Amino acid sequence: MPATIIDGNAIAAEIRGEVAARVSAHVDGGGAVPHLTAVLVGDDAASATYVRNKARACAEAGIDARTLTPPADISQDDLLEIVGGLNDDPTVSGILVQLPLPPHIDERAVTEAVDPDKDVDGLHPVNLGRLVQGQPHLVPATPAGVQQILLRTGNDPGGKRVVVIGRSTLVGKPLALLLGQKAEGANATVTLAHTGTSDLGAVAREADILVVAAGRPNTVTAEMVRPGAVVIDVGTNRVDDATRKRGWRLTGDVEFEGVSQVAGAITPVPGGVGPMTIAMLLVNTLRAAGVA
Ligand code: L34
Repeated sequence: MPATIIDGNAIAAEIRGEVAARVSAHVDGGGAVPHLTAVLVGDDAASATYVRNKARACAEAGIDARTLTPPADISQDDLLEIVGGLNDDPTVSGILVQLPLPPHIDERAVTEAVDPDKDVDGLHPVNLGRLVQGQPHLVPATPAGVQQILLRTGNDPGGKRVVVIGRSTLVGKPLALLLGQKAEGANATVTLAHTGTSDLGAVAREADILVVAAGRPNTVTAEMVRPGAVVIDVGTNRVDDATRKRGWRLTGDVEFEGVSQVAGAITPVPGGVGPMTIAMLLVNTLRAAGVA
């Protein structure tokens, strides 16, 4: 039986609606309008799309948003100065520096410069450390989005075997920590697989829930999936496609056609995890603003 296709757009819309209701109650009660400043360095087309979608989602939820767009050749010092100014600005509740940054900039230095209490990406070592300690505050948006997809589709990870493929700081590592925590909505037995894993297929087939965040198309094919497993595809790869007017299409890390014949449920790309990342950014912005 073919897999249920999980509608990430619908789940994300539901969460954005919840955020909007909380913002309006907060503002009606005399609270300040939460504010997100996004920093988009240079002119990477995919990053520009994602940041535009983030700003629009904020506006629709009643969160004040603006995007700063320094040029690709900005110096590291100048970028750190921008971040410092945002840290010091009491009207800014959340700060997001879209990744990747140009190669001459040290991403770690920039990530560490953001005030942890305004770090709506959850990537500052203090926030990652809180997650390690089992006291999460601001959790990276994509892992938080994956957790919400599971919970809101009746696939509570508690007691299940979760295999995460990919060990990035943005997704794989924090997701493994998040789902492995001793907490409601977590409590999974987590395996973190990666490019060094031998017999990845055998490891993946152990999964009740298989999360693929490898950053490479076709990392997971049908024979790597246990029949009935839940497959969450975090990949957002732009691949050439001459049949499309713009010359490319978006594809995930999972070979969708084959895997959707085996899995019990699967997220599509687009329309799966991507919109959830944006919804959870809004949740984090509320939290940073002290609304939640
Ligand atoms: N700092 N950098 C920082 N924070 C993040 O959370 C991100 N990420 C990843 C890349 N760099 C980052 C994102 O924002 C990936 N990502 C992201 C966000 C949104 C979407 C995809 C990736 C998204 O909206 N995807 C849509 C399709 C959009 C399109 O048409 O291209 C989808 O339906 O999947």
